[in-house]
Amino acid sequence: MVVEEVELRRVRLPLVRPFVTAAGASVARDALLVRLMTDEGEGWGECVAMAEPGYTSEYVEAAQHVLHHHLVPLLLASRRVAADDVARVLGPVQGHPMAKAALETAVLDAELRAEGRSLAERLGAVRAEVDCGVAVGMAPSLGALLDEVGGYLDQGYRRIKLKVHPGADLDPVRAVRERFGDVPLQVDANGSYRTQDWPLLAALDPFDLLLVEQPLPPEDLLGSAQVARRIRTPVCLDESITSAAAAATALAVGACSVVNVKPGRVGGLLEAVRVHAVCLAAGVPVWCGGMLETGLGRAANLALAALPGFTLPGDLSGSDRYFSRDLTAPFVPVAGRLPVPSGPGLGVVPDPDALAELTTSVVVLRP
Ligand code: OSB
Ligand code: MG
Repeated sequence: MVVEEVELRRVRLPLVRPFVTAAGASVARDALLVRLMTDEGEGWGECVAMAEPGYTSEYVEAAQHVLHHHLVPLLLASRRVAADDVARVLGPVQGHPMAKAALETAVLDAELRAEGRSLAERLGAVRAEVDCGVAVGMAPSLGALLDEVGGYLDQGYRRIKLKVHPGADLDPVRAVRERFGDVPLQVDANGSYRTQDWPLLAALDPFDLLLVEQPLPPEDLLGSAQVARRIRTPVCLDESITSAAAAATALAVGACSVVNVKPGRVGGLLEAVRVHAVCLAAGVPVWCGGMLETGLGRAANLALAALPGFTLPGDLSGSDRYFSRDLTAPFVPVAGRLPVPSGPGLGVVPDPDALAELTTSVVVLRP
């Protein structure tokens, strides 16, 4: 198809409660949307970069800049483009996987909508609905944490994830276990431990966690392997897994036994499918991570999470866990599951009234 116009649109969605991690607190989702107009129709993608460079080095202002001045010009210069070509066309730009992923998603959406085919089918989905997990930010007190977790369990969420860091780990895990028994529970450290901190993680062994996510900094695969050998809880990697090649390396050195897959972190949905393939071949379970996406990004994540190797519940929650008003029709879990969108492309579009209300800026680029 021929890309005729690219719109970069910023939207700001207040969060229903602040999302607090070791890297900082978010009170709103400042998201960047990509809308393509092509000779065969439109396509949408969401860039999942956060406002601050606290998760990885990407952040939304930098993503907007690299899209505007580097990535979109490469795409527009290529004239005819298919989704399978986007990663190669954008190859001259190093890094910026979240910005690249948004552009590839928009091309995929446009292409699939023109074909009348769903993203789930294109990626190889084998399920029509997926289990919902929920990621709980750090709370101001243990009481507040237990109230929040209890609310999610009442709503039917099938797995709880707690954010932890050194010194704020054992107490919240023990409190949740004592109050709620053997609910499926895991923790995410966002790289806040060091190899020598392994006894703090070993102290969580008695609590039968499903996994500990990204205990060490992203580049420390050998440290992660050492920790994995010393603790009983399975180690899962998030920030470290930047590509299918990185996943293969992490598995080869024993750095993890579970993998979190996020399309934005690996440069797009098509690379995410290749990460899934590496893990499936190695018998390593994967699950779909989240980046507090709007309904657009959530639709793409649901399609991915329907692939066969996604055997653990993802950070895929209902719209109301994040926003009082989503950009798309709200995603509403039923009995702790969300349906995989089955319409053409992403299967959802932003609601024009929500866009009008939530947009903070628009830039339109043409060849
Ligand atoms: O580390 O998984 C993470 C949100 C933003 C950035 C990084 C992470 C997260 C989450 C939230 O944990 C998951 C969600 O979208 O519900
Ligand atoms: Mg994580």
